[in-house]
Amino acid sequence: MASATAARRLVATGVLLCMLLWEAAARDLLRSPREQKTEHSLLINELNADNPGEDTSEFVELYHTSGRAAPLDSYCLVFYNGNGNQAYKVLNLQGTVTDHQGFFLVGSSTVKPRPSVILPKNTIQNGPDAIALYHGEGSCREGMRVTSEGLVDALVHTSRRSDRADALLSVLTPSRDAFLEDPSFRTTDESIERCPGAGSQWVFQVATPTPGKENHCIPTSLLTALISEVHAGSSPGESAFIELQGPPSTVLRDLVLVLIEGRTREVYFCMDVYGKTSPDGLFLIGPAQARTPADLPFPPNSSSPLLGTGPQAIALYAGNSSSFPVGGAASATNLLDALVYVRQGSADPELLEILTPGRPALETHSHQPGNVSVSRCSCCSVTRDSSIFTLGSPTPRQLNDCPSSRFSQAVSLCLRVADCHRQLPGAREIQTALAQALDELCRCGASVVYLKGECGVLDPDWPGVAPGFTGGHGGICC
Ligand SMILES: [Ca+2]
Ligand SMILES: [Ca+2]
Ligand SMILES: [Ca+2]
Ligand SMILES: [Ca+2]
Repeated sequence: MASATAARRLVATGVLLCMLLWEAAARDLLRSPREQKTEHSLLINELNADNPGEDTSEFVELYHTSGRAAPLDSYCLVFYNGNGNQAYKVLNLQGTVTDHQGFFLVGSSTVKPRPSVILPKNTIQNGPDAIALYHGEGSCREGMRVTSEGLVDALVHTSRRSDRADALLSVLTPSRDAFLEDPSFRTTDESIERCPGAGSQWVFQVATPTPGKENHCIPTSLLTALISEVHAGSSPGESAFIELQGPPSTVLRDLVLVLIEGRTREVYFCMDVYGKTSPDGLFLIGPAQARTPADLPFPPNSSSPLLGTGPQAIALYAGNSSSFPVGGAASATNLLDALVYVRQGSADPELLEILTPGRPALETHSHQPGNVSVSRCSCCSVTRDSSIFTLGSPTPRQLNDCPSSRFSQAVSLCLRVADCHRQLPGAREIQTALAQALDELCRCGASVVYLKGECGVLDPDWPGVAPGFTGGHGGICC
């Protein structure tokens, strides 16, 4: 039997759990600890070159993929003019360091947080132009001709679809197109943001600017709609709403929203869903008269309150409402997504098995003061799993208020299993159990979406590890 010290060392190397505090953000661009052992790089993560009116909130956001403070010695950032393909601005980053999350901002003094390098207004040209990051001993200087020597990353950008930047593209990002900072995307400002694409590819998307923060990436892989947020509107003056998420600016049709009583498994409400998602892919179903106008109002004769405090199930199906008579039983046929939540008591186990097989209901016994909703905080490969929702501020038709790794903290935990012959739990089960234990301690609405990173990876050097065990998720041995 190994000592307690050895056990601690085992888990200290293996378990990284990040307890996260609130902040509106959507995507986690940070890598898992295992990936952090691989090479890191500095990337151009976001660009806001063009602002409405005078350009007084321009910025370039760099991101170091370690997700930590990283020195930027030997890097330089070069701004190329698409007219002539020469550098109109050069910044030597020697002696600078990213923030503790890996972000580094260059931009106008009005940008928040304040950039590490301040640029006068109207510095970053709107396109067709390029921004390129170089590393090495080579000299970056104003007037230099575009080159790929020492090139680390580049972004060729335009602000009009008709703009051409062929010479910059051929040197900096061959076989790719220029990225458009589409000024019609929003009535307010927008930026070009790096987002995960298919496979290990990166893409840039136009989205709400997020200087110094994780980007608001919109999932392009989403083929149909999911449940994004549910607000029961449980106190007077609050409006109940259900927000769906689908592909951006896309027509939704042949969808049915079904509300199910959580104890009896009976359908008590259903409505057909049709309309168009916002540029962020969001779609709001709510009262006709509400502060944030609904894309689709609840039917005028719907009961009030429409949503209970639970046990309650919300399900989204492909099809139309004629298949879901009120009083009928819940089914899994054509089911796209479902959320089951309880404030008190428990949901019918058979209902859980039908709607969210193998997953628990979300406990919504909120201990946060004020107005809270239930928000999806993991998008979008996971469906029919209530544990990827958590409690947060209502954000109708806006990106959800989700835990952000910006305020994360690494926590190491020692888990010991006495019986080595038992089937070991997987990472997901460990995370679910930890989230429940944390919430019992803090009564703060902590759910599994607060826990990120690796869970339960064995240190193969630890003397207690069984021969031949090569590590993996949730592996605990004695
Ligand atoms: Ca802009
Ligand atoms: Ca500009
Ligand atoms: Ca950002
Ligand atoms: Ca929302």
